[in-house]
Amino acid sequence: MKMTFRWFGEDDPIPLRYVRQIPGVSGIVGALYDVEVGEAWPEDKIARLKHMVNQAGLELEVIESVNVHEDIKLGLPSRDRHIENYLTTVRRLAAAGVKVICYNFMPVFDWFRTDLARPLPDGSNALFYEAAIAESLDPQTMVARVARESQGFVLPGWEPRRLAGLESLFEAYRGVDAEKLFENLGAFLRAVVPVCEQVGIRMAIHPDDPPWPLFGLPRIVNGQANLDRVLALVDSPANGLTLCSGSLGADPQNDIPALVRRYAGRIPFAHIRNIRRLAGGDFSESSHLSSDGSLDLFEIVKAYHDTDFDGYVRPDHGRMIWDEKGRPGYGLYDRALGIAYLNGLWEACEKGSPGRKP
Ligand code: DNO
Repeated sequence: MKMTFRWFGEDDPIPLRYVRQIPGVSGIVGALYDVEVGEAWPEDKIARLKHMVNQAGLELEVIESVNVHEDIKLGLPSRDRHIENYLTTVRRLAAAGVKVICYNFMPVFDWFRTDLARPLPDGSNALFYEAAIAESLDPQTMVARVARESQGFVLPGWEPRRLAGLESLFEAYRGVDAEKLFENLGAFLRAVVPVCEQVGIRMAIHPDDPPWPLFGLPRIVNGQANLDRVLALVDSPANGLTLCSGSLGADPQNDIPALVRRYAGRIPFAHIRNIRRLAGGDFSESSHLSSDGSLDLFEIVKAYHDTDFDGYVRPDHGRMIWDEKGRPGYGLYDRALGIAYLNGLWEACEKGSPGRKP
């Protein structure tokens, strides 16, 4: 298991030297945030990011995300140009030593919450999903609400550029149902995975978060049946999963340790966090600790350990604690606590199964 930490580049208030001081962290999960979705990532920008990360004594082997242009998800004729650009990015990232590319195939929106700073009983705050709000607000109002609560930070997946032209995007998705989306994902993977195989990159699709349809838009990466289908689209280790416990775990049908075991060998990247499921489909993010949420983090980590997981892992969203001001979900303190906890669980697994590992 290689422990990593998501970092948002130079405008991240968390300096890389702080990240370096979190026990056990060997690498950064990074991205270029100033390249238009669908364009090829320039070599000099990749090199600059890598240099910065390496100078801090950290590795840059995981990218989250190289986003997929909507034309590819929609299956428009213009997708070919964007796929070509994606392949150029893949090759350039491989040349820079990147091993895993995380991406998602969610129409229009990426992850989605109704509150970015819902107070918790202990005085901290966390991201929160309230079904009644999600079902009653229109997308435009939701976008404004998220922007208002984002503390001035651009949130991954909520970049203003991405959300420009929301109405026409919704219009474009009218004829696209889950089947069509699968078809379009298949076409994308059939073009990208062979190149990844050649250059030593593993693609890792992120599940839909939350794992159910929103605003009438289809979602297809949300549970065992569909994950099986996604992996079968191209049956190669280079077509893998970012197994995000918090995203999939919002649906009580998803047994995360069982999924970890089922997809062993196809999970190059693990996002490990907890959530607390509430009545009526609501959920709150929580600390990583098992007893703070609905997921059993020990069982999840044990499933990775039992299946000889040797991929990358990162803690996921943290709460905002100790008066930290930062990008919602992506502060330093609670994610660092999450890492310390995951390290402890992993060590307990190592030492609790004598003879398994040298
Ligand atoms: C949210 C993240 C997602 C994730 C993308 C991957 O905090 O988990 O934005 O990075 O869905 O492409």
